Amino acid sequence: MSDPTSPELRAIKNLKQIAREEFILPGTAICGGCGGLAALRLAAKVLGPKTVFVNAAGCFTLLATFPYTPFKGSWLYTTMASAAAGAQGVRDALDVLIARGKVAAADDVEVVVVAGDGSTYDMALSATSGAIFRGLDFWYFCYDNESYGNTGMQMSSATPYGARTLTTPVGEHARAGTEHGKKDLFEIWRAHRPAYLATVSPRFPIDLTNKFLKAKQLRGPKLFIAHAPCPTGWLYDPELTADYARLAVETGIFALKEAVDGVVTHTYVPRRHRPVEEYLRGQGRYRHLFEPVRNEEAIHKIQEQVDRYWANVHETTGAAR
Ligand SMILES: Cc1ncc(C[n+]2csc(CCOP(=O)(O)OP(=O)(O)O)c2C)c(N)n1
Ligand code: SF4
Ligand SMILES: [Mg+2]
Repeated sequence: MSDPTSPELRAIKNLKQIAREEFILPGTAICGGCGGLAALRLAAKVLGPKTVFVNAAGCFTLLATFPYTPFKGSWLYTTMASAAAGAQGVRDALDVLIARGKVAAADDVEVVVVAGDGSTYDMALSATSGAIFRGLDFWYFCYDNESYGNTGMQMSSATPYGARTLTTPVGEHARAGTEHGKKDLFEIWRAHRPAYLATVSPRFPIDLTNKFLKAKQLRGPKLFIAHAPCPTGWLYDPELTADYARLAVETGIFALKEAVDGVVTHTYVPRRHRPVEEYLRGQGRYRHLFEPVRNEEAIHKIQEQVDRYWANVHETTGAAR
């Protein structure tokens, strides 16, 4: 936990206040236009160099392949289900070394899980639940590209209704592709009452930075779900990542919010949401909803879900429209 009175932890108001120094350097094996990496890069600017990233197998494992690493901090690789348990081990070891005087308290590091949605929403849910329950002082950064990306885009429980994946192809009996709805991880995590919980988007860097700055003042589990547009898996031109990241928020599909001690605040509420179609259209994973014939029912269902979510937000919080 950093000193909350430090001026470095004050909320920022403009892009120029974001640190210029990079803590994840370029030149990795990650795809160009990776939205998850853009979000992690911004997060690392707040976390700084004193970090140990604990990574569950996934796309981002390719960031640090021995003997190369783009991180100024350290890196530990774990199995998909055990990153939070790995984080517990690292945190405990640091605490013991500090207590024995073998590591100076000033040299303590932030322990940061970096994991994809397949790991986070599915395989590692149990280990993470345990770590949050124990009040582990750690960060969790889930880059949500809504599929098991590294192995060829299989459906995860973060895959949204209507998206086509390798394991949910479009067929006579599944005209929408994925027929399941996305699991509400935010609410699952919120029920654990972590110190801090937020959603972030790489296209909203001030919002993202301020959330990490706020979390840095707190001890305990600090959990983030990053919207991670994925050109390779969502089938769009890599130069459009920022556009899809913005559209996800402007259509209301991806809500920017935080929860402190369980109390939810929406940190950005567009005055008027754009139709979901603007986000869906153009992504190859949704092409079947528009071609060769328009699947009105599926598009309507997606719009309805988003409308219902925001109607509930306005009803319960009185948030301005
Ligand atoms: C228990 C287990 N099953 C399967 C795999 C193979 N595997 C490696 S990466 C990966 C995809 C992980 O998906 P996600 O967590 O969403 O991260 P992404 O690849 O999308 O970045 C899979 C299935 C594995 N490493 N461990
Ligand atoms: S497949 Fe998607 S999430 Fe994975 S590195 Fe490429 S763009 Fe990023
Ligand atoms: Mg994934």
